[in-house]
Amino acid sequence: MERTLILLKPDAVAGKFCGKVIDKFESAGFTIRGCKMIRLTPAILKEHYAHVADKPFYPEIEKFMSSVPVIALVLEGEDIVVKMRDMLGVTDSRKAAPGTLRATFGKDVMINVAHASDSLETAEKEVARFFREDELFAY
Ligand code: FUP
Repeated sequence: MERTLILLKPDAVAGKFCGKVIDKFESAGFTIRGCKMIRLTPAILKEHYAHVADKPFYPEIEKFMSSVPVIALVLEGEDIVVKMRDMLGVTDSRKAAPGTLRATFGKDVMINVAHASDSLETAEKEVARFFREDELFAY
């Protein structure tokens, strides 16, 4: 079993479609192991988006991602890292395949519904970035 870190972004929270997105996750058979609402700070965003922190569009990301609290989830499932990226679709919602969450609910390359870890190694780091061990549940 694998775990992945999801952030339901400000567009999902403000747009009130988090429930629809979580329904897709549960319908896919994934298990919620952790869940919380957080307002992201510039410091955690810089760490989380270190791979794009020097890009010209970074200030926009920081502004957007801290504009409204996000809902962080740790989900578990077989091959979930790859399956989740497939469910979401490519980063640019306008180019995401029909039926993916970003094609359905996203707007563009930044306003794109959710973040999902891009590899197993990243997932481990990202889960630890947002959740303490006692905030994750086996049941
Ligand atoms: P993803 O793994 O799909 O979240 O995408 P990336 O790691 O490539 O991008 C990190 C963040 O930068 C995403 F929130 C989208 C944003 N981004 C832009 O706003 N503009 C770009 O041109 C590329 C990425």
